[in-house]
Amino acid sequence: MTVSSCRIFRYRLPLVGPLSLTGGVIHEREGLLVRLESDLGATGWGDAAPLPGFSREGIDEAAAEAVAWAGRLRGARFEARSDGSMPWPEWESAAVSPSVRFGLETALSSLARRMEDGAAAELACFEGSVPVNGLLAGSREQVLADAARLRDGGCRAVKLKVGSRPVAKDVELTRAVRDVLGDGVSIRLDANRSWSLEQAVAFGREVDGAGVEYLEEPLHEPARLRELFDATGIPVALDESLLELRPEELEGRREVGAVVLKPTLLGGLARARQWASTASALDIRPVVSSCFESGVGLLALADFAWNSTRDSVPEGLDTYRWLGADVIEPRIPFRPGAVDWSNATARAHRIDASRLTEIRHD
Ligand code: OSB
Ligand code: MG
Repeated sequence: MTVSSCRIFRYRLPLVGPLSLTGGVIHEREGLLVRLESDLGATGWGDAAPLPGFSREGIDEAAAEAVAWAGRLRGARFEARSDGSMPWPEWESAAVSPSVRFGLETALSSLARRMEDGAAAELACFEGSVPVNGLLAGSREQVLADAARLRDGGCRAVKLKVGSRPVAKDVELTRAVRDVLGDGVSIRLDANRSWSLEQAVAFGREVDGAGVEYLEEPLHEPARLRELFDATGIPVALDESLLELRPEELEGRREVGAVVLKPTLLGGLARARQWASTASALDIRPVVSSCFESGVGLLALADFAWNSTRDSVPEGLDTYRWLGADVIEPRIPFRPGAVDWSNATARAHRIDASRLTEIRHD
């Protein structure tokens, strides 16, 4: 095929409320959509959305990079591959920002899908139900009310944000969440590196019995994670740390129970796939996680998760609930604890052009 067109659009979506992240508070989500079209008339969409405070690249740099790659892609002849890879050696080694790599790879992978099945809807991807860990954040009342709602909706796992209250309060809240959920739902905790080893050990010992699946990035000194595991027996999950490691370095890390894979930050599908396969071979659970991407990115992540683990692992995709509007109209059906998708569903959805502003190239 020949790539007959590659267009880059900017989107700006309201959030349901101010979102407090490590890097500050954001009120809306900005990102880029990549639209590829082949000479045979198939289209593919991708999402490049650097997250302020987490991504090194800002939206303007990402836009400039995406526009430059779009120029190289236009008129290129190659077979679109469903893993999103490009047959160019320079692509693999190029200094492409992580979010832009994710956006271009997901656009190519979605184009490949539509080339394989000419009748497929524009947003066709996996067929199935991807379990999602419900995110619990905010005040105690908010957390407990959400926990009850997620339990009633059939959610299999929740992820509670800890580390912003005194340790004793986090212990009490974790226990209260367990009481609300009952025994059938697993609890994951994410402290975003806010504890000292002493605080984390105290937390781990006191929370004993609440059945914590893992503690994600508990320590501001990640080199001490093994000591924490030895003292508490609670496995840790790596998220921020992955940006400082290579997949092979997971070997021998018996304290690590899970890796939280954010392709927008890790640099796309191929790299996330390497992490997932290395982790699985070492009996470490890969959990696919989103960064408040638009529905286009979210679907690509759910598709990636579905192809990696089917429905065996609840994935970290609940950030979609924070978007007050989407580029996909109507929005992706998101029930507590799962996202369901099929080709039949896909046909009812489309990209809402009124949400997009095209970035013109010369
Ligand atoms: O700390 O894991 C985080 C989203 C954006 C930036 C950082 C984080 C997150 C999430 C995603 O928590 C949701 C999840 O992993 O369940
Ligand atoms: Mg995290």
